[in-house]
Amino acid sequence: MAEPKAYLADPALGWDRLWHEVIVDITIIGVLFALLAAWFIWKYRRRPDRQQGEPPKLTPAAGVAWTVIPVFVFMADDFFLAANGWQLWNTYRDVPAERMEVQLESGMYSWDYTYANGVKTQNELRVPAGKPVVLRMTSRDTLHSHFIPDFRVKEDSMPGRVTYLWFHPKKPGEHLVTCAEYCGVMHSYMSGRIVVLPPQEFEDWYAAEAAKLQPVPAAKPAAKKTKKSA
Ligand SMILES: [Cu+2]
Repeated sequence: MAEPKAYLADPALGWDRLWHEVIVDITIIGVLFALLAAWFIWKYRRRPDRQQGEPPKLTPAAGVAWTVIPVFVFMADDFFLAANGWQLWNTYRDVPAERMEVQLESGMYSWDYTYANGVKTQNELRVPAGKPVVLRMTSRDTLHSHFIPDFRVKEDSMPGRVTYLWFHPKKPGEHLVTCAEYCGVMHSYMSGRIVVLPPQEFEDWYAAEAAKLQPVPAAKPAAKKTKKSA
């Protein structure tokens, strides 16, 4: 079996690699066309003594070849990028087995997260460093899109459907979350953050929040104060 490629295991690395390819490709193509254009401008510059041009006569076969071959040459990079993007996307749709699952309900205008143990947070998702996180998303009103630019992931949340998104936070830090689907007048204020904590710190917070959810035990009847029944 082939060695799994690191950029296929991490969406952020994969998208960055593809984006880098795009930049390199358009730079090469841009420079090439600029040089070609400059050369044509010089070669076919206006010559007062010899105004009448002499266009070369092409056979139909040569005309087709001159059209088709350059098109494929210049589209080779598009095919390459499309194939790689397709592969990366398909790989990304498979969620890593070792992961933390969090439910997300979006609404105008907040991100409401619910952890497996019932803990709920709003507009702030705390996660442990070093573990992939999967969001199972839905919406209670209209379309929103949960976008985490730092992790290069974005996915719509929709009423009546469950969509998903995953990312792999590697080290502690904070990352912006923003809504990327116009959802109403307060859309631009619909932001939140991902707080990546050291694993132990996360576990402590997670357990402490869960403890708050436990129903407070009913006060025991104060045995000593009750009168003795004779
Ligand atoms: Cu929104």
